[in-house]
Amino acid sequence: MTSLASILLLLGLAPFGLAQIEREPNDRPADATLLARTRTGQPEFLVGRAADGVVERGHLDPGDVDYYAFAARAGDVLTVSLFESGRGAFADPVLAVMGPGDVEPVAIDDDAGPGFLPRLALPIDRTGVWTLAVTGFGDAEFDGGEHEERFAYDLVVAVAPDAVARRERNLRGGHGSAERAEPVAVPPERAVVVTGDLVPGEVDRFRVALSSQRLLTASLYDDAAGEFNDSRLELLDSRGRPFAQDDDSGPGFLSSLAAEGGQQGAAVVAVSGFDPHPEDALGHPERFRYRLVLSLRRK
Ligand SMILES: [Ca+2]
Ligand SMILES: [Ca+2]
Ligand SMILES: [Ca+2]
Ligand SMILES: [Ca+2]
Repeated sequence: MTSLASILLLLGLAPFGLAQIEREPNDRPADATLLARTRTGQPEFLVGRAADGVVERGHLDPGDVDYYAFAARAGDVLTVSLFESGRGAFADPVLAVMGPGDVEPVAIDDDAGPGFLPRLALPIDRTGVWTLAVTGFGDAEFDGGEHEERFAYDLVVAVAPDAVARRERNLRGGHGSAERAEPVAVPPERAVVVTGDLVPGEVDRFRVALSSQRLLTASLYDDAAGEFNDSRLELLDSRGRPFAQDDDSGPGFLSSLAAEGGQQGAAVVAVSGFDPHPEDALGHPERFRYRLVLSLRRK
């Protein structure tokens, strides 16, 4: 084992590059799969120096519910994005979040993301062990019930302080230029959070290492928790050619997407706003602070 791997194990995370996979049985909060663990097997904090969260791979079967646990500090912000990693397009999961000691969820989401997929962002108001549940539509009790859903998913869970360490630096003169994009290191099987301020006409660009063997997800949240800001997300290859884009996957008019890399080894994630009058050359009118959650995993 490399020294880096041992340090990561001490931090309670599997070494970078090792897939994080749910452990059944996890159908009760007491049996939750730990997203990060201490050396003694207790739930650990997700926030680390190199990453703010994980990509956990899970599988839902009819009647199955999956619980996950992690530690979080009051004042942090939790974001959870669920992506369907198979080929079916109509999977309908539901997500719930329970605070330390809670019996009832403090937040539930069904369809805020793309299609019928859930998305949520939540301020952490108590330090302790938090729990997530992933179940199928129709299981109102979060005990599996009789839902009929069957699909593989990627659960992207990130916890980052209100003032995130990684902020965009408003690089000037970057319009249309992939070289001016701000580099963001996303370790494999991990998620990182970047915050930025979008102002009218602006495009913020971030460069991420992305090979054809990797799957990138990008989920944009509004840091003021408003849902009426209207973002756009675009992925460009290293020659500046767009290969994926999203406008309103949600929540609200916010954006998210998942895409595989190509042969060029890098992708640029461009954050901008919806432009209702493209003919006036003024650019988009959006002005808000966003939280961009980027994750990478092996295919
Ligand atoms: Ca499962
Ligand atoms: Ca389960
Ligand atoms: Ca749903
Ligand atoms: Ca939009």
